[in-house]
Amino acid sequence: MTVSTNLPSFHTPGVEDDRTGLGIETLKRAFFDNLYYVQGKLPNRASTVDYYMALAYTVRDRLLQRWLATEDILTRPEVRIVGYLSAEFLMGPHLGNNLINLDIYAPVKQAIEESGLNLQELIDIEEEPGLGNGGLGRLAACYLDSLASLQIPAIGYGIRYEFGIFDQEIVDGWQVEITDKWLKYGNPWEVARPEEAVEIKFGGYTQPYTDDQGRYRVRWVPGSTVMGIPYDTPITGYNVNTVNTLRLWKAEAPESFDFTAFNQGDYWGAVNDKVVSETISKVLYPNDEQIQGKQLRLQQQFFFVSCSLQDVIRRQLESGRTLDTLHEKFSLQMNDTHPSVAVAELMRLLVDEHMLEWDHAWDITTRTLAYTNHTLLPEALEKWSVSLFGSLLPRHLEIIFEINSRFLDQVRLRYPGDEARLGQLSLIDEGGDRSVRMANLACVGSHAINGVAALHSELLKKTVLHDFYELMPEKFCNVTNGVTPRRWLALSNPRLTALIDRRIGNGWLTHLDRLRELESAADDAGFRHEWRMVKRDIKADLADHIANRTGISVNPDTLFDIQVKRIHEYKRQHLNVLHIVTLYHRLKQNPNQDMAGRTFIFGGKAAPGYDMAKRIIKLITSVGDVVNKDPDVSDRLRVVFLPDYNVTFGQRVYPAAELSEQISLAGLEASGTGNMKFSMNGALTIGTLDGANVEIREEVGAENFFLFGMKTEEVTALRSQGYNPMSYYHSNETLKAVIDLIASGHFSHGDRELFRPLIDNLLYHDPYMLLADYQSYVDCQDQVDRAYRDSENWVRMSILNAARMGKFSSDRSIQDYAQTIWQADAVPIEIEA
Ligand code: Z2T
Repeated sequence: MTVSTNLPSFHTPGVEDDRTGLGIETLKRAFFDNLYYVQGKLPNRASTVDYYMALAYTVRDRLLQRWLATEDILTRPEVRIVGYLSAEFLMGPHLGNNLINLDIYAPVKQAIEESGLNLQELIDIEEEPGLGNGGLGRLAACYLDSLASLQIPAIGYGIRYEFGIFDQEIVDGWQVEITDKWLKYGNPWEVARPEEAVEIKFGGYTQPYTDDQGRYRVRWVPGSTVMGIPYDTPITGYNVNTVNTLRLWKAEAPESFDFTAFNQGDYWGAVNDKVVSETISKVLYPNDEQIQGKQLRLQQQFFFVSCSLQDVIRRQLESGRTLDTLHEKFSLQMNDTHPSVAVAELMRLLVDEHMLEWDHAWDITTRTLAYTNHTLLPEALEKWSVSLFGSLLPRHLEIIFEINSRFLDQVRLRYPGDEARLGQLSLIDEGGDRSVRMANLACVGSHAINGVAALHSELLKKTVLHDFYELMPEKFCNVTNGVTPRRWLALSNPRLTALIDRRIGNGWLTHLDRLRELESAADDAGFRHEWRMVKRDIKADLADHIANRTGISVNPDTLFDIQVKRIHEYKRQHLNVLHIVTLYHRLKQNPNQDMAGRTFIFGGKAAPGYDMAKRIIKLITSVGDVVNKDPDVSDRLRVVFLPDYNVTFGQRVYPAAELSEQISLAGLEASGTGNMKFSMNGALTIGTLDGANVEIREEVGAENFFLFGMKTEEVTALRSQGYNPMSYYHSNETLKAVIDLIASGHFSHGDRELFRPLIDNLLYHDPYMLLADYQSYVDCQDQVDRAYRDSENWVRMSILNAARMGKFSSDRSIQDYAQTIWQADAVPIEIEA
């Protein structure tokens, strides 16, 4: 479908204009114009932030025409729109990415440099919008990039948290959390649209009534309301006219909030109401995969879902359609269960507010919604106590009970007398304090349910969603995650990008499969040399950065072995530490040990209430303190914990990596996406057969992947036969020595208590089976060491890894979603020259 826009001609200036032109002189004039008229500064008083802002506005001006043209086509009744509902969008900085996607990096660089400034410095100063925890939020961001690049009309719907994920500082080796004030200097990329604000209700009670046709109906009398104000951010596609929208909602008090209170003189009460309303979008919950069941979190979820669904319904009606065909114009994807109250809210809007019949509304709801599951961890499966749910959303609780009773009637027909199955499938967990099971609600209310990697999707069907799979197998599918090569290669690794371009042209950036053309280059000694030099330069840059940030000096000629991701026991950063201590122990025993020098780099945040994760950080920094200072080993071993791992730092670290640590216990990492970013940049992976590692290994070839550890079936078997970590400790001399060394206080100034919780947990419980995988991991690391010392072959494998990563472009993932779940097409947007 091609839609040409017919905006009035004054919107499409034909001559080179200061708001659109790309000539160097025009860019310079526009830049200083924005500095003067938007920032209110002359160059002699302007700060770097002022220059950044002026440049951001200069770039934004250049995408506005395409943005408005894209928004315009959304109103056409025949254009299908994907809505991506997500509590998190971990966008990362916009400026550099927009320069790449708009293909204006070179002229802007020239204009900025001719103005006596440094473009990289301006790009680096952008405060990143950290509105997400980790993989799930970053995936949403990569998907927005690919949706726009594939010219699929789409809207990302989420929350405009005033404070995103906390900034992490390391003090005395421990994590300290600092508030993320990302809006401090203002946000040049967002546009508030208060005229499209919506009202959101909470609490109160419900009231049955009979309508004028004598039908039974229910009205919800809320206890309070808040306003949702949309803030829009343009999402540029790469080299296309499509500029989609990320619409984030901010909570505010209703406009009339203080009217009567002022008259009655309750000034403080009125202002307090305002404060309470705005709390809803105040802060992102910093837990990645464990739920807390806090009321404010449910308020946040309902808030953004209701705002977004009302927005969708308004767009449907304004396009001239009726609600009967909502599912023909919109496909709404729920990013995990965080937005799953959408099932009940869409029913309420259709039945209570727009007066549709239940069955009709149910048909529309299930055809519109789809659900992506991102984890098998039981502690991450959302449940809300029925009493909390009912007090906050009384009407939704009734609707959920109604959905459940109709659903269970069907289940009874299918499995007469199977009470156990009924109990498993029910939307309500009747055990103890009754609760609403959000994954069950999402499954029943969606037409498609997908996992995020082949293995994960299979395990979903076998374990947590087994009963749903037996009941409705046709809903289940897999969409393996992907990442955008624009941010994770072109933007973050310009040197490797240039090298690849010289060899195979630049078509790979939109057709990542074409990287395969690099395979032959792996056998070209000249190309290998260039590849190695690029890597070496980037490692030297990272070494400088590490020295500046931590004071630790690292040698760029050692193997850069990197694990960056949220800190979680299932991800097993402490297994990596056991390996480091093993090497340390070996070198102390035999200082002449032959081994390649290694630099171990860690980064990642721990959920503030997750004691074990915080102690793992302390363990890493403590081992580092001892190892880095010990002259016996420090020429060959360095351990660095880089504080405040985020998107910005990810962009520095993936290009410099040689070994990517993907060492979760098999069956627990749903997909992983960092694994893809590393490999794309030429790192080799040491990993278990978990998540997308399985598919990465398939693509790059077993001979180019360092595999270790138990397979999922072995994990299950060991667990059911009764896992005893202590037996590994007693039967493996080195393992015992390593654990004893940590327990002895060697890395904690003699303090034997500091790491006791970690050690005791490993010896007596070890839920993530580090001890069972230990020997296999160490053996595999020894293989890595030998492979690295055959440096020509290592570079060969590195090139092959990058060359075979085509599958893991988020463009492929989005094409899969578009074909199998959304039935969404590209809509190229024509703009008059
Ligand atoms: C998250 O980042 C992930 C799963 C979650 O389950 C929550 C969060 Cl915040 C509720 C991650 C998975 O751990 C990771 O394996 C996966 O690659 C990523 O989501 C994107 O699918």
